Amino acid sequence: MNYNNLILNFENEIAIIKINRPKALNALNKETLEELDLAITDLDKNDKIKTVIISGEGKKAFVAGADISEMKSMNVKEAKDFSLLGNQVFNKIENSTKIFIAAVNGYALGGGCELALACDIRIAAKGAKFGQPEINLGIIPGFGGTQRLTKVIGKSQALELILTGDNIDAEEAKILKLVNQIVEVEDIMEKAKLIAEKIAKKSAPIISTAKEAVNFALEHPSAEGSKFEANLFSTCFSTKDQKEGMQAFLNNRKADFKNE
Ligand code: CO8
Repeated sequence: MNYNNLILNFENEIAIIKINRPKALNALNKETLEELDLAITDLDKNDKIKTVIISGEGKKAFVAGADISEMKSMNVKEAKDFSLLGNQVFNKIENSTKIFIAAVNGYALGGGCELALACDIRIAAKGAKFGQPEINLGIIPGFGGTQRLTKVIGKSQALELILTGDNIDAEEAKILKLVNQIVEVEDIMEKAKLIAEKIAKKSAPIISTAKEAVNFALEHPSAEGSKFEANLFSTCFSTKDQKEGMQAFLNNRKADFKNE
């Protein structure tokens, strides 16, 4: 499949998606979101892939937001459809059985910050900037930002970013737990791949089960979460990989998971 606005590469069990509109700082227009939707749907069905890295092409931006030139003349219905499309794509990332790593190589503003937030792990380059500047355009975040940012950094920090429209640098984002790690920009893909490779060595059904269990915590009270966890935990024992993992430990060797 050829994409106009994405570059998709594969390295063993890792897929690497780069948003490829560097002249517009990788702004997300409708076509890019539709391509991302297709790519993620395909990857989700691909048994060979365990982790997906998302980054931005070029030196300056991860994604500088939704495409303002495309949004400017939208009417209310078009704006809602656009918002729903973005939410659909980002929900697919969040609910995917694959583990998504955002390699934030530069500006992650508006829809770009929201894309990073939908990923499971976020690595930032030293010079990266995060923010929800929609307020300066007379709108609010529309690709899940009001929801995910609040869950990740808490209500008052989220509201400060959303209401002031201020950008923050990678160091501040790390303090707010918006990013896991900060690395030099030239090392960001290597770092993301290291994490992706480490995860890809584990069992596919077990990593997706772990993601499902952690995601559940964000939406449900602890009592329900404990029951859900016990159910998912016990399903691990129906896999060959659980047997292999425990046998390998007892035999003092590395587990050779078959993803079954
Ligand atoms: N949309 C469209 N084009 C963009 C965007 C964008 N978000 N960001 C940058 N560009 C374009 C510029 O227009 C410029 O194009 P050209 O060269 O043709 O003039 C090119 O990229 C380079 O940008 P700059 O010259 O501005 O580069 P600077 O280094 O001076 O500045 C910034 C970089 C600070 C990142 C600046 O470009 C900027 O502020 N960009 C906009 C950031 C922003 O406001 N993002 C939020 C957008 S709104 C959003 O994401 C809402 C998501 C939910 C939508 C819900 C649907 C209804």
